[in-house]
Amino acid sequence: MSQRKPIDVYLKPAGGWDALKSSWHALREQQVVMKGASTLLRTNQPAGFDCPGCAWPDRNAHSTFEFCENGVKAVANEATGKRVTREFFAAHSVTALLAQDDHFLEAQGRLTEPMAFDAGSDRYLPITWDDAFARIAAALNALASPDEAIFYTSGRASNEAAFLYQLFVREFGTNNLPDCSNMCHEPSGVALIEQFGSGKGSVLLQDFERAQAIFVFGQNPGTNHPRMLGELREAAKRGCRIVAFNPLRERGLERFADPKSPADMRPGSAGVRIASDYFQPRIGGDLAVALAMAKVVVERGAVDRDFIAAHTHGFELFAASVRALEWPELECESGLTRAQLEHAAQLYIDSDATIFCWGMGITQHHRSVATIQMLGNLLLLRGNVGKPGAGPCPVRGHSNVQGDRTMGIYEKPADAFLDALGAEFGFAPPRAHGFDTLDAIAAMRDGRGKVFFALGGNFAAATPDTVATQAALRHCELTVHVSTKLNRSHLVHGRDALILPCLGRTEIDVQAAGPQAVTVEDSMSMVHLSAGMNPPASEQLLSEPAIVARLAAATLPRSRTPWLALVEDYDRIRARIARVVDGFDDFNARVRSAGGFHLHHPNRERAFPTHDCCAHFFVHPLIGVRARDAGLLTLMTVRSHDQYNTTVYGLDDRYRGVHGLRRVCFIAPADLQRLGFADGEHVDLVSVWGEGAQLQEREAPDFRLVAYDIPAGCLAAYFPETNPLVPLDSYAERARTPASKAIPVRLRKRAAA
Ligand SMILES: Nc1nc2c(c(=O)[nH]1)N[C@H]1C(S)=C(S)[C@@H](COP(=O)(O)OP(=O)(O)OC[C@H]3O[C@@H](n4cnc5c(=O)[nH]c(N)nc54)[C@H](O)[C@@H]3O)O[C@H]1N2
Ligand SMILES: Nc1nc2c(c(=O)[nH]1)N[C@H]1C(S)=C(S)[C@@H](COP(=O)(O)OP(=O)(O)OC[C@H]3O[C@@H](n4cnc5c(=O)[nH]c(N)nc54)[C@H](O)[C@@H]3O)O[C@H]1N2
Ligand SMILES: [Mo]
Repeated sequence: MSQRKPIDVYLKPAGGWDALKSSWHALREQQVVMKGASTLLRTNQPAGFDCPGCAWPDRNAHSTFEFCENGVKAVANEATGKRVTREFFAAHSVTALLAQDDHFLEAQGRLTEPMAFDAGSDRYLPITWDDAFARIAAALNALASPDEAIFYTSGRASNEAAFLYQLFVREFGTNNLPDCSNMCHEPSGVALIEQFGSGKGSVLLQDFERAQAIFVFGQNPGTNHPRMLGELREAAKRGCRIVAFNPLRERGLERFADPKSPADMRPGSAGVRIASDYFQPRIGGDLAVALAMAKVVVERGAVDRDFIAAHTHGFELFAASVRALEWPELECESGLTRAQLEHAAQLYIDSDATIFCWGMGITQHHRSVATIQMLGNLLLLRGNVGKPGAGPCPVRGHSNVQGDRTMGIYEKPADAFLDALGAEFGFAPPRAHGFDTLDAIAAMRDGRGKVFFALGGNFAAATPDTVATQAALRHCELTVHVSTKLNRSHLVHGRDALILPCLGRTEIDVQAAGPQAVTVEDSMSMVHLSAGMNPPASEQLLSEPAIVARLAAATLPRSRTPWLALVEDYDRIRARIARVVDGFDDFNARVRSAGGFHLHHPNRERAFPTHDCCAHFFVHPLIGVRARDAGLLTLMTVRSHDQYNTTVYGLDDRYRGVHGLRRVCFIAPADLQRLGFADGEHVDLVSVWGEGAQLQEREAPDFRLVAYDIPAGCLAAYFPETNPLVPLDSYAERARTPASKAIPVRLRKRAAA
């Protein structure tokens, strides 16, 4: 390992022996080798737990163990043998820990008991659970208004925890429920609801078996949804066209060797080719790509007239708008040639059943809602919704991020949901919309948000504009984190601060009625059970539902909700969910059937519950990319192969050829030359935002430039290191997702050391 060059070129397919080696290494490093093997065999199994990695669905309830390197890393890091104890906190002041990087914090192991910040000693000291809840309750009840409290959620919380949590927050009196979805697939929800009447993707795994073409826009499944490669591999082998749009040639989209396939694992095997066609648009070029493809489909008359007439609205206007587009502008904005765009469109026309998948490369842009609706328009043009093998497939991130929304974790809840919640629990839920993630940061900065409570996640590191956000968190009276692992958010805290350690997915959760299971909803709306099988990392850990219930009981003495009784047996929580949330009738029985159940999706029957019961074409103009106009470069912030969001497992990014470092910035050789920099040189990244007197510059120091196959004008680097560069007011129109794939930057020479 150590003699390896920091930067090389990875020539092998994704997966393969290196994936097995890397998994083994993760297990060994986390000291879970003995326990790990049996733990892993229960991942995504009927009697096992849902993988705490991504939201990609499980093949089926009876399948054998599905190997996934990054799933192994997620499990190993949760099931780790390492522990953060009170002795650890006694030995390290908060100021000392702040100087450590995210990799160090994650590597310390599992949190073991509740801790409270002590300003005098600059340390976290042990506190009892009862005292912790009493302290939070006192702070909450002392606020001038419930709207001064903010309740964040990360997408790993189970349905049961999320349902109780939003109930508590609303009984307390606010809709301030920002979540990680605000930074992730919010634009997909906004776009799809308006266009199709449902904010979720409509395809199922079985559609991957029937599709004739699968288009993957702005997503890196080899790292972030490795089990998806299994589906793509099967599809490719049966001749389905797989068409990738990505500024980078991501190895997982090119070739994959499935560790379960003896043929793929033979020495010298090049694995299976995944993408039949690979396009490298410029960053932010996808709106132009979709417009160009739509233009060709319309002009070649390749539209599904019957579908359009029966189910849609707005076609004529849309068709006229794309006919009027000029090729030079489409080429310039997309970064692809007319011939490439026409070829992509013809691939789409040649398929009678097409799935569109997309990830953060589409959502984290200023015009992401427009781009997603343009992809939706393209699907509508050829009737690719509500038929086998076709439809939109936004690939979600956190393993239960979709379920958390279904359970009501949303700052803008629908009235019908609040009506049902209020009727079931006998209270009047607040109606005013609450803070999303960006509002929450502004409120804390301005002193309108005084208590910050997080059910999971790492708000201080995951959010944009790190300097501003961290100052905002420090401005709070109290910050509280329910967490499994130590992270930056524990160190960038309010005047008072608490860490509440909880059980993870892999652990046995025993309540009064015996061992409990929770439920989750994957990216394809399948709801199923998850039950841990490892002994808890410490006897002091509480489950997330228990933490929420005890906090609610302490904070709301007059609540009519039987908080403590509900968590004695999670069936009681599910019985309540069944009465409040649409589609969960008979929840307890249905979720116990093998593989769980699918939440009905109206689009699958070509029903579109919009205001006029039609799917809608939307016209969106093409507006130039700002960074290019100002002579700047556009930076996209992406995940390495060895991280889970802000959780840094290791310092390699194998498929991109990076070893032992994270402060790298991929750049086109032409830009290196044009700007007078050398491959390997270290620079500061400076983001440039606003104009004239409003011009703001933010910086992230010391990145090593790596010459790379990336379109000119485009840069890539990892987050969270680059989050200081993202301005708070640079976000997706209407969805307010930080535009973390579209940061206008310049490179600054570093003074010679
Ligand atoms: N192992 C692991 N698994 C994960 C995560 C993790 O961090 N680690 N995170 C989870 C979460 S919360 C999420 S949301 C998902 C994220 O999964 P992805 O959406 O795959 O996440 P990113 O790493 O942000 O990758 C975005 C991809 O889009 C490309 N891209 C960037 N900008 C553009 C653009 O303008 N156009 C196009 N066409 N492509 C572009 C990038 O090159 C990159 O390949 O993964 C989930 N799964
Ligand atoms: N620049 C830039 N910024 C981004 C992105 C990007 O692509 N670029 N991506 C955005 C996206 S898509 C997302 S989803 C957000 C992610 O934002 P978050 O969800 O807030 O962040 P994570 O890093 O996933 O949270 C990791 C922490 O969760 C805790 N944790 C892990 N498992 C559990 C559990 O079971 N229970 C509890 N209570 N805690 C647990 C651990 O303490 C761990 O440190 O980041 C966003 N930020
Ligand atoms: Mo995400």
